[in-house]
Amino acid sequence: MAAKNTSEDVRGAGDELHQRSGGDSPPLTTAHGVPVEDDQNSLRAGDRGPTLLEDAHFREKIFHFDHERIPERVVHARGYGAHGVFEAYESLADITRASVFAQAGKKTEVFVRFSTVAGNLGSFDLARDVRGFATKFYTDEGNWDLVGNNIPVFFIQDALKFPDLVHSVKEEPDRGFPQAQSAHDTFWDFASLMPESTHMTLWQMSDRAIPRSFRTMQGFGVHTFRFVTAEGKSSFVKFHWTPLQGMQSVVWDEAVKINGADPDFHRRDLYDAIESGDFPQWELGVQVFDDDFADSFDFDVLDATKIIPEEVLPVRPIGRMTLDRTVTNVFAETEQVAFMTQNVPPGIDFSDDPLLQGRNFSYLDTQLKRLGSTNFSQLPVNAPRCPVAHFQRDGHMQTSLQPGRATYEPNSFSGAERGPREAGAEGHVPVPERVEGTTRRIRSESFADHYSQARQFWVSQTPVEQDHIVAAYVFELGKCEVEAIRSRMVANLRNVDEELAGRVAKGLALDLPEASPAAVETRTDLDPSPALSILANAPETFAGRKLGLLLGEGADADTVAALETSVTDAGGMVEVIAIAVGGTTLSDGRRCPADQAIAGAPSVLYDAVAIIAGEAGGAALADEPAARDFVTDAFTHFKVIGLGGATSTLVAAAGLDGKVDADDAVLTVSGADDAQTFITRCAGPRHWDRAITA
Ligand code: HDD
Repeated sequence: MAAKNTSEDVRGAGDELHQRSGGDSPPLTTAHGVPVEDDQNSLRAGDRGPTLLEDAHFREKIFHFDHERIPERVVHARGYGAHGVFEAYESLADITRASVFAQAGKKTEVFVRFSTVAGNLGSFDLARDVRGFATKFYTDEGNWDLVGNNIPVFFIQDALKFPDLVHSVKEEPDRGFPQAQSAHDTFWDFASLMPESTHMTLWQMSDRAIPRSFRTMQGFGVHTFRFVTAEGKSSFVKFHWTPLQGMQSVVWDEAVKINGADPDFHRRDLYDAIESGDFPQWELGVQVFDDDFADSFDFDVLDATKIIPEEVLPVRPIGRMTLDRTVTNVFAETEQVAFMTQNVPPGIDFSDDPLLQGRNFSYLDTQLKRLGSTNFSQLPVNAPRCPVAHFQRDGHMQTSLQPGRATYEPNSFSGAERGPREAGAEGHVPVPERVEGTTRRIRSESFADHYSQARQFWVSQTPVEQDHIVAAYVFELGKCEVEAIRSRMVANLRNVDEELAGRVAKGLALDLPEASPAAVETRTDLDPSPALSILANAPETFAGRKLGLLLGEGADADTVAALETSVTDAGGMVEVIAIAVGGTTLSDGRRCPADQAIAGAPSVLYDAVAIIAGEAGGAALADEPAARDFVTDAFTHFKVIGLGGATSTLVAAAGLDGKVDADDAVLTVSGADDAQTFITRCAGPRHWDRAITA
């Protein structure tokens, strides 16, 4: 008799998950809705005979699977998205007619996708890289896509150079590596030959490029845009997103280790925060200015390699965005979302920034390439939430039942036969601009100063941040095999700051090269901009942060409970770690389950750590290499550490004997008062003054 694999065979006995999944679930069907009899065995002639062509279910299932993948984004391939809402603080009718800012309290649905730039879809989250920060506002006058980054300047001034930039940073084509990294010859070859990139590389080598979380990074529209009123009066505008969680980054050694321990660190973090109800928020701010300001400002406002310092032109907060819903399906939403800089509603317009102009041309092509149909705007994540009516018809995957008899305009039909009414002044009116000039391939002289703002960024950093920038240049250039490339980059850095160039050269053991010729002499009279430092603006809060609580057998139950309460009261999260994921027994005999086993939970995954153990538990932790690394890494990464109970054996085994006693950020935690003091200290900065010796 023919044997048949049944669903019961596959599930096995006692599989609760599967037993639960029956009940109300709909029947399994084909894509065309026909109920399926058997999803374990294909249709064959005889017990051991060939599979039959008439097995339509098999054919459809394999056909669909074979076509599951679409081309990944050529840049920003790896991203993570979420839904939310934007709420305006006040009416901006005096500067823009954009409906999203029409009145105080006005709410607009948004979708945000954060991303890294260089890595492929399956790369890791903590690459040293720029982060994309793209927001789709579903306004009631059409979608507005603010497709920005977490860094307010860009590598190049002219969109013509974008393919070169991207080719240089992507994996090298003759070997297919390195992935998701700028630390290789071709990137630095390009950057060093393009002095206009220098300012951006300062930001990229800073801690901005290794954020702790998507939730703790700023966002910028980068370009100068325009606001336009109902009367047609226009002003220039630059957009800024400020995280209400505060800014925070990790240190490089942490980033490297996080990539191994949890390549999905940033996406998991965003998912967990939203799912737990801790909704991240950003404030949208604008720098609004007129032609007079633009004419008198030190640099060209059309040059995307320049900022307008906040101290020169303050940022005005105009609304707040809250991300409060994770996606239902990552492919359908995060992968298929199509951002396009050219999507602007009435009240928002472009400037002549050549990078922006090029982007406006590029994004439509890429969506057709990726999504395969001109009707990609009908996908739920891309579809405007306002009425859509036009005479564009048909095409692949048309899902809209477009009514009407006339598919052209002008037409003289009326009512249901007519289609949309005539276009008019209610629509998006481009700012009238008088343009004249001789057609030439040229870069304006006003774009020529490539170093002054790079220097301004450098002198605006705290000494700790400057150390990180130097270390990053040394690391990245150290990965270049060609010495001439290292040398050329240091020659450029001499135009930024002699100390910076000297320290990088020293780190590379490189003879200091001559400074490269500069088109314009570097200005040293630009005041530092404190707003450019992350550390100088760090918030004093543990809200949204995570404590790694490593427990050994016999850990004091009261201290554990007090720590959990203090963290929760501060708005933070706790993850309990033990040698085994089954957990550990506390001093009161209670079994405390663990969220993580120590082997999978290094301290790099946490903002601060505490270790609590009884006598036997402390000794067992000391024997565990992962537990020793847990402590050493937390110490080396300048983190606040809490120690409770019998942890001295572990501390000694971690090589930190003698070091922790005099350390201001290693605190003894025993009981409720200590727990509170410890969490209060965790809200402060890392212990940057900690003396780390190899
Ligand atoms: Fe771009 C994607 C941001 C310059 C061409 N870009 C893309 C995304 C972000 C940015 C955040 C990902 C959107 C998403 O999550 O789907 N790009 C920027 C910023 C730039 C910039 C801030 C400079 C200020 N980009 C730029 C130029 C060009 C492009 C100069 C081409 C001329 N960008 C693209 C693209 C992408 C893209 C190839 C790839 C996938 C996509 O568009 O949807 O068209």
